[in-house]
Amino acid sequence: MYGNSLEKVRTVEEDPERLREFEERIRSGEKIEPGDWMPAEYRRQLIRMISQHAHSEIVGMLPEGAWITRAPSLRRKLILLAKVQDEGGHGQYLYHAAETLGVTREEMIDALLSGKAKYSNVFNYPTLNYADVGVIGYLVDFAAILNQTMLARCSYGPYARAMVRICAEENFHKKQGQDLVIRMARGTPTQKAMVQDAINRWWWPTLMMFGPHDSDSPNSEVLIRWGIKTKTNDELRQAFLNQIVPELHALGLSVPDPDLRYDEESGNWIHGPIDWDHFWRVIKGHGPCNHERMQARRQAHEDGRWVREALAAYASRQGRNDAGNGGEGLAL
Ligand code: FAQ
Repeated sequence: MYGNSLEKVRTVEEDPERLREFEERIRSGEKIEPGDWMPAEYRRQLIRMISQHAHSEIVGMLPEGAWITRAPSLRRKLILLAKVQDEGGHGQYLYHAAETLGVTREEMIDALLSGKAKYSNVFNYPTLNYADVGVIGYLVDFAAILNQTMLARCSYGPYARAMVRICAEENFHKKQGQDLVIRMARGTPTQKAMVQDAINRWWWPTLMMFGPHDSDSPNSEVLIRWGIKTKTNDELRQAFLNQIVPELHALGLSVPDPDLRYDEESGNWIHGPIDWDHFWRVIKGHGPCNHERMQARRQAHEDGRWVREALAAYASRQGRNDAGNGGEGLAL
């Protein structure tokens, strides 16, 4: 298992003494900060993960954002607006955290828009009605919270600190989703059927969000060794199942898995087989909405061009003014 990632640690590591000190710092619970020495592979893994995470937050605004204009009440519209705005903010913190590792915002955005960068599988599905907003908040945000609470303890300081704030906001996101699901489950038979249908469609993509099984996760071993991940994909998926299944059952809702069972001995809910072929197709760009999501991001990037150009022109004029003032004061 994980042979490749350990091989990478050995081959990229140029200075065994520094590596030993670095690993000792991690073992003793110290945070690694941007100016500190770190192995090239640690930096590469963090850039990969944090940038994918940032892209997920930004693309993740799209499925629910589509319902802001069609929210069923002013209250729901305000809640959804705040939530989608928060996701945009999370993307910004995360791009900043990745920038501390030496990658530029432009490089990350280019990688997303050219289709080179990954983002979470779960945002490549359509939102068919308002029940989907509740189910995304309840299931997807809860899955994200479990993953991000683990990352709030990660060894890289800027990522861990970004996660603390993001998790606080995600908790609000989950609560609003749970509240909507509870109301619909206790509502009219049509509302209950809508929310059940939404669970049926989001269930498997949400389970896949935690990533492949540990035995098929090439990055996990090195991430755990260096304290970037503190729990494995399967451990988090299990924690999700154990909490969410009884909650859904208590609402009279079911999970679309004929093989789901409770294992008395371990106290775990055990899910049936996950369609990993489908997962790999989706993350390689062939899911139901990948094309639509990328089109929306490219359009947004194009629409924002004039803002970037205006900021660049302002910054260069500012630079000239500052030079003229001997570098002191602000040009107003
Ligand atoms: N989707 O070796 P592993 C949110 C890729 S934020 C797409 O196990 P790793 C908030 C993986 O990149 C959700 N690709 O990978 C919100 C790797 O490919 P690579 C995002 C995935 O990194 C809520 C390959 O498979 N959260 O939801 C996925 O050890 C509602 C092999 O996998 C984060 O990004 C996937 N689900 O573990 C917003 C958290 N899983 O790069 C709006 C940070 C795996 O080698 C509305 N990331 N892959 O070519 C992580 O914790 C980890 O990266 C995992 C994957 C756990 C996602």
